[in-house]
Amino acid sequence: MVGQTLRTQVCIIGGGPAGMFLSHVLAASGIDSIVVERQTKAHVLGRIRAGVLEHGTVALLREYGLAERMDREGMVKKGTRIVWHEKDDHFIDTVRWTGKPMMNWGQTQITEDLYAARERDGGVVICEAENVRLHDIAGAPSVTFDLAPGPHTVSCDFIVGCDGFHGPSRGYVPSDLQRNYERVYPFGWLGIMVERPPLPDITYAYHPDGFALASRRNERLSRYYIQVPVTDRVEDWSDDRFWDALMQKFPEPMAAKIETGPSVEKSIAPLRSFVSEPMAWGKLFLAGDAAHIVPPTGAKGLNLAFSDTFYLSRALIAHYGEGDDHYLDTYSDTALRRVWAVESLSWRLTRLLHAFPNEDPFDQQLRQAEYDLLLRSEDVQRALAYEYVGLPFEA
Ligand code: RFL
Ligand code: PHB
Repeated sequence: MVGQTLRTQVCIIGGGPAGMFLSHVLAASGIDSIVVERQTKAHVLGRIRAGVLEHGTVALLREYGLAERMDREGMVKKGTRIVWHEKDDHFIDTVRWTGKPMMNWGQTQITEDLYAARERDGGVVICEAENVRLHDIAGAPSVTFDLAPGPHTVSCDFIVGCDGFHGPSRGYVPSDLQRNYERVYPFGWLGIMVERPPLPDITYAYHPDGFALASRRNERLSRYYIQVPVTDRVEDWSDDRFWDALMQKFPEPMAAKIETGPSVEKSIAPLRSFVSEPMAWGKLFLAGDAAHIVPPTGAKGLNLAFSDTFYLSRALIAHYGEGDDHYLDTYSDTALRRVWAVESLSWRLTRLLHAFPNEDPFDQQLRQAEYDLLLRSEDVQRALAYEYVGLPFEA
């Protein structure tokens, strides 16, 4: 294996959901890829993240034969509830306003199914690759990495960076062409998983002391989050402290229905909005968190990773199948239109539902006014449901 050189059509950096889904979809069209992942498979599959799938993401999983377990064990949902301190609830009713349901199903399970599908189909996924580097992106691209006992090279037609926010790929877009837009929030989400039945609806709670969220993975597994200062550490939060803080954010009758128990996972995620443009340069394309991050309010990050990979797989299939590069040439612009629309929704929902440390009474009045209008106006309700269920893919 020392000094081994491999050849493929598309070298995908990062074996998260974006990279694995792209590899799976390309294989279905006879396009060869190699996935290069820094972590062990067990590490990748041990991450607990997203849980809410847009209608379009569910359709993609079904179309590519990845939905059997989701359709058996996932929970179809008609929308998401908002509860608000001393105000009425609102249900973002995606079925009523758009005719489309959403799905509660974990990113962890999707990624497990993707690894199983690539193994079954003989896909090449190289884990524990260290020191991944990209070369000659404008000419004859290749990727090098270290994997015991020596260095490896993958030569390819295209490189796709699906290596998440901290991965190296984005750094290869020339800095004079790259524009980064960022907003960092002064709080994070402390999340726990608990083996107890969930509340009937996914529920966002606004309270002047902060945001909380009740979600779920299946009939027996619940996921809860609370807003915490970005400086807090997991060790600061015993289970008892977490439950006390959570309960205080929900109206009493709802809090009484939350079944508490020992956490089986507990972690803090910082909140960030980030977009890097362009999403393509030379033979390098970026997809998913490698190019953009949304705060989790709205549950859009994984769904954006899927829409990027849909646009990019369509482009690569047209390139190899018909010699047509129209979609490759327009990938960055097409993907970014959807990314910015979703950044906007995620930012608006984050602003609406969180308590910001430095806000003044004017900010608070604006927030109340925005929520009051949502309660009163069916037009506003329909607009929110349209964005929340997932924007349609462009032709
Ligand atoms: P990932 O999942 O970060 O995968 C990137 C992969 O690249 C690998 N990598 C490298 N590989 C090779 N060489 C290197 N040098 C590398 N550096 C990194 C990493 O090991 C990893 O395996 O990115 P991807 O595939 O773009 O997927 C994006 C999603 O993971 C992310 O957007 C979502 O999890 C965001 N998110 C949610 N999205 C939703 O759509 N719905 C939700 O309900 C939702 N909830 C969430 C979330 C994210 C959260 N956190 C923890 C940030 C809830 C939370 C709490
Ligand atoms: C989750 O179930 O993990 C979840 C649900 C809704 C969000 C974010 C995360 O907005």
